[in-house]
Amino acid sequence: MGASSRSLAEDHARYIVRFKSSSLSATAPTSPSSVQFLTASKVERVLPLDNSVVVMLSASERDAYVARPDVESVEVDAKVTAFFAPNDTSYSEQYALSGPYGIRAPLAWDITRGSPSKIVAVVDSGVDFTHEDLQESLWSNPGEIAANGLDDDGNGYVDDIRGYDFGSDAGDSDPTDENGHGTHVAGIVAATGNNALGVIGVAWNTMVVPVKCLDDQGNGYISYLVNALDYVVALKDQGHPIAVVNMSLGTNQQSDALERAVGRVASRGILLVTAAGNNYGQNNDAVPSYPANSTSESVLSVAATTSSGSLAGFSNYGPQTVDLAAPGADILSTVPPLLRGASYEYIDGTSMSAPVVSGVAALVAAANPDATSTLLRDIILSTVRPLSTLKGKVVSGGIVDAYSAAAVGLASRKRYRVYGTVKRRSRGVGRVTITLRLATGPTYRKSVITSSSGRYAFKDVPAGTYTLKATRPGVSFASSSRRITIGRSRAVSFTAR
Ligand SMILES: [Ca+2]
Ligand SMILES: [Ca+2]
Ligand SMILES: [Ca+2]
Repeated sequence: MGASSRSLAEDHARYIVRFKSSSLSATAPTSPSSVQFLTASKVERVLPLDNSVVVMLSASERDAYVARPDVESVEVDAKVTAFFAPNDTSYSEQYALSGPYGIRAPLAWDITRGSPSKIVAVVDSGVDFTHEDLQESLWSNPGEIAANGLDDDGNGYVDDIRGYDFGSDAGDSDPTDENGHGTHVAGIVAATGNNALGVIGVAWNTMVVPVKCLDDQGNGYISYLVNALDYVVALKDQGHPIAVVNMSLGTNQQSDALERAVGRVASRGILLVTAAGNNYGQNNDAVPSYPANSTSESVLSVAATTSSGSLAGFSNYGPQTVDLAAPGADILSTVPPLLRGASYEYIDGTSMSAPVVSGVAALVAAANPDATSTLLRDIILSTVRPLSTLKGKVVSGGIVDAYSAAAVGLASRKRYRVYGTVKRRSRGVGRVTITLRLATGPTYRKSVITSSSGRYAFKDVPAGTYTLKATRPGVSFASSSRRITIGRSRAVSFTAR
């Protein structure tokens, strides 16, 4: 806008105002007008679990809120956008599942195809409920009666029979996709398999709950996302078995409100899978993207690879902050035919690579129903398939491997400790890297570095036959590599020469 368009009044912007007292918790999440003490400013929405409201404020009004004794903090409610990348010429198959640089999904499906008692929450633009290839995969709320204006199951949301829509300031119980992004993401996770139609999702027996926070343009606000994540918390607290939240979206704006919402989801034992972003080669270590760069241990950040196994040109990376990669270029999945003119479309983006990982997480959760989010994360990262193209680009240096993750997930129903000491015949051996690798079958590799006293430990090691190796440049060991079978916890020690 030019200078001539500057309005008489000050420009207003969206802010998240957090209060010190718990005075907001008594208000219904769906009735912002019930917050009486903010009459000077229109309350756009309420974030009840965060004790926060969203209000439109001028700079001077913002300062007045900051100065209020009952206000904890005021932060910008920045825009959150879907991580689309422009579509490109498409290939005629789902290389992501079975191609040379795919995730070995058919082998994984011999172990598990996911489970209807494991739910993936797709926090996105909603879903097309009429799509022919998603019919078997959409969660419905057994405790809720449709369209009677009542919150029958008492979870705080009226008529939420199939998710909820936070993608506008009003909010309602209809998370129908008006953009197409969420439907594409949902199909990557769980499009129905073996039905002679369209495509197959990575975990095609799992269930998807759409939680809408992006509008018809694929845009929302941090506050929409916070509401969406808190809806996931409400479902989980009511006993719905949500294992994974997929977030193929983000913003460059750091937000404490978003970080706290991520923390609430994580505290429920749910894994959060996020897209690293599509800023064409941006290093997230230097320029963070949120929620991908969340400090929570329960958040995985995913870059995108192509059908030839290279890092996609549009994909962000981050040797410290992006955990792994997954196929994300030219991904064929479901879209709403009334919006897009076809039922299936090829789309590019880290938005497409994140749900590949979410699908794999759902497979692992089905293979080991007792797995915590910590174990899911550990298994996914320990079983990546290393690619030279990803070395120094993502923390794990590889792409997600559905087969290895599902196989190790199954084995992880029984887990053991492998621990020991590196003994020193000479002084000053220093820290030694101990690497544990499955000797046969699935890819599995973990490393730890010994403590200053020479000790190491791996916990949660699934049953199997492993190679255990000690390495340190310039140091030789009496026996640096051991083949061990783990069916109980055991100590293995090394001796440096
Ligand atoms: Ca309800
Ligand atoms: Ca109802
Ligand atoms: Ca299908």
